[in-house]
Amino acid sequence: RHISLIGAPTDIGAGARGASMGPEAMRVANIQSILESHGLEVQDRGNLVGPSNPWQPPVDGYRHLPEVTAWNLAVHEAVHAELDQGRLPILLGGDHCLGLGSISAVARHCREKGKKLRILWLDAHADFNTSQLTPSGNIHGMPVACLCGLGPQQLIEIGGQVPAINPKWIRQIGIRSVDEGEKRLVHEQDLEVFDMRFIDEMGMRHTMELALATLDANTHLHVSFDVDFLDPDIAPGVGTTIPGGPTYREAQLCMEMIADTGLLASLDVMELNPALDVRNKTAQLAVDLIESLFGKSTLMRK
Ligand code: DIR
Ligand code: MN
Ligand code: MN
Ligand code: MN
Repeated sequence: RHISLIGAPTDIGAGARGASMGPEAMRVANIQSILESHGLEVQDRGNLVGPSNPWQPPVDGYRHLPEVTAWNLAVHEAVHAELDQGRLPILLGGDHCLGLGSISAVARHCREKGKKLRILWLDAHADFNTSQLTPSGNIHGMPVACLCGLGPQQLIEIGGQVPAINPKWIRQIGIRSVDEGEKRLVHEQDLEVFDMRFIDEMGMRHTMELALATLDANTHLHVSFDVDFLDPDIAPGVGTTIPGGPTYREAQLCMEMIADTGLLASLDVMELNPALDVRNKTAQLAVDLIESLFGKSTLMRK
């Protein structure tokens, strides 16, 4: 596959400053040369540009809605352009509000090409808040709801069709923090959530078998990887750490099983916050996991 790295250096939707440094931290962790060492062709498209972070309180339940919109429009166009050229975009975040721009582009591409879309949302959080439900106003807690058509007009219409996706196309994995009102909405919309209790009881292997069931050769598989999915003991460099996440081995198995499908066609790596990291170790871990996602394995594959 031909891969394009797209940097989106902003923390516009987050509750802590610093995810704006995420793209550079992943470059410092050698994301490009490590992917190239696996025989992949990788182009770094550099960073998108957008408004700076004014760090204002919420207005009508949203923090920085105009700026979040501008960034998502830029991400949408950049991701769609790479897909149009037959390339595999890796969005280097940036906070997770940008999952909206990325996945709306993927959904548009799938409509144009007649492909089925499956989204794996790896996260400690469901990111299914609305302006009514949000405890923070931070739009990084809302992208999944926006993709499903629940959100402000200017965000939900970014993909050119509302809703951009059907909630049935999503599988959420690693979830362990859902706000009170958000829980009700997750239940109402019948999101398929493999929460940490499920992973504890069933194991990562069975969880991934279920999350990856019913894929076929015509499926576009998108992974939206919020780095706070990982246990904070191994991944401290994120804005909203939640204890009790997947271990190093569980996360590796998750990535390896995705790689084995051979269907990965786009990726977001979001919420990495170098301001909170320890000697770039979370960036290095993210790159290590991305290697597995692109097929690194200990032994020759049979
Ligand atoms: C919380 C935190 N659910 C909120 N969300 C996220 O503010 O909506 N943290 N996504 O990473
Ligand atoms: Mn197109
Ligand atoms: Mn998230
Ligand atoms: Mn999260």
